[in-house]
Amino acid sequence: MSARLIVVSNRIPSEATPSGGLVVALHEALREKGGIWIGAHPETGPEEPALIDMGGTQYDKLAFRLTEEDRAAYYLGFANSVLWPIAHHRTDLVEINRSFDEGYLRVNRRIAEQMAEVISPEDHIWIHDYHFFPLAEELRRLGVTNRIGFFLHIPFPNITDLDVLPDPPAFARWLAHYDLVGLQTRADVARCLEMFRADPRAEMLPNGAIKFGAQEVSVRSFPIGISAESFARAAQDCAPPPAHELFGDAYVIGVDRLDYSKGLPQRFRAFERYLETYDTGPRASLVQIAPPSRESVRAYQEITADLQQIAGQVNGRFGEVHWAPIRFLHRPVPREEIAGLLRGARAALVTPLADGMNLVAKEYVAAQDPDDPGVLVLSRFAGAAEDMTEALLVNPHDVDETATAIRRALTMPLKERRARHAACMEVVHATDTGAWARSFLDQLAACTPALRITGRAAEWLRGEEGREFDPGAHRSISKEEV
Ligand code: GDG
Repeated sequence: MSARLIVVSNRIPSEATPSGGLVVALHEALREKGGIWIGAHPETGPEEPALIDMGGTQYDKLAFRLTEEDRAAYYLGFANSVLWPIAHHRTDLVEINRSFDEGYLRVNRRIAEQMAEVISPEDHIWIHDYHFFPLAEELRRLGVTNRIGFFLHIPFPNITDLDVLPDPPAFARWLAHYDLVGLQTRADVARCLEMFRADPRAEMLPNGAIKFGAQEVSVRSFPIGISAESFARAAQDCAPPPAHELFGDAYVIGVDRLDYSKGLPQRFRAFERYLETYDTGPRASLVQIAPPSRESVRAYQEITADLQQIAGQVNGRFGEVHWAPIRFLHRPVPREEIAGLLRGARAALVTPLADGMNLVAKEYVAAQDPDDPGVLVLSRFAGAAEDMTEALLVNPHDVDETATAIRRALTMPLKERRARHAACMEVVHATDTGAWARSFLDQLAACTPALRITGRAAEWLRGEEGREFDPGAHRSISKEEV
């Protein structure tokens, strides 16, 4: 019998057939292998003794309940006011608060305890993202010896930024308790290995894995993608009316969760510079879709106010009675509508200051008509830029460079547009979500986890239990030794 799959992610899709690349890939993998999808319950409430059944059909969906206090400390606090800014090079935005790290560890420990009640020894466990770094360590503490993989969707932090964590040495130890750590790019892997190399507790093994005390972990890149075909279909089915009826000669588009990592003020300023510098070129508008996210975190409130102010300023300066240069939609737009708007845009501005991958870059490419495609202007700091080298790559901090790229995109000859689009499309196909999930899970299955010491012996090793245990047991035993 093949191993069941246990997926853990902060959000579980509520619909029976989910949409959106990542959730679709995980949904398909779970349908194929059977198993459980574990995530946070959408509503906070009093602490529950066990995971809550959310009523899945083809596989089980189970939720852990967060109290209001947990949500403030674990989700808004440590995950989004400490780990997120650290990973996105914004240590100036980190909020240090003892209750955040206590809450983060408390919630991870509770999830581990509740998970341990529902997993079987042969299950493969796949944990997603920065909400759960310590989860494998907590599971191991409870004697869970299963293969456990972890995928980080956001950039791997710079090694010096990790020192901002309240307990910096814990970070490498958390990761070492996984069998496989998946990251978005080769550059992320390099940063992660740099961290382990600098750590006296870690030993780099000839097979590329890292030995860390009794643990052994492999670190590899698995660039995430989208479900290209279905996105292209949605874009075709929902193409918007010709641009001139809506926006002037042409429009360029941005689609981002409203987040300070996405470089939106710099993008608006670059578009202003385009209007200032190239007013003889095509008259273009910027359509920016930016649904709110994490609004209770202060840094997110500030960025929203900044953007509204810049958009107002640019529109006041360049707008006309029947035309506004920036259309800023600060609300969610249905997926099909986004697909159609992406297809109709002559260029996309995907200009984050830091981004794990950025799926919008791939969605824009997939949405284009290959015979008459638009041009992707892409930040060098998006994970997507590592492979999509035929996009117009820019430094998003440099508003002149981005303004020039907008001009170049809007005036690019058809032949060059087609060639660049075809090259980007190859990357989109190569990283299709189905292939991404399969390749991670195959690698995880191929890991030969060390035989782990569990139960009382493990407690003894940690110095938490009786003294009488045999000290000779204090080593990891690889499968080959058995
Ligand atoms: C994290 C990492 C990594 C946006 N607005 C609306 C909407 N969207 C959709 C986009 C896209 C998705 O949300 C955003 O994905 P990104 O990859 O751009 O960014 P994050 O949300 O920050 O995701 C990132 C990703 O995880 C996957 O690993 O690439 O680096 O930060 O699909 O189209 N969708 C709808 N309405 C909107 O208003 N329906």
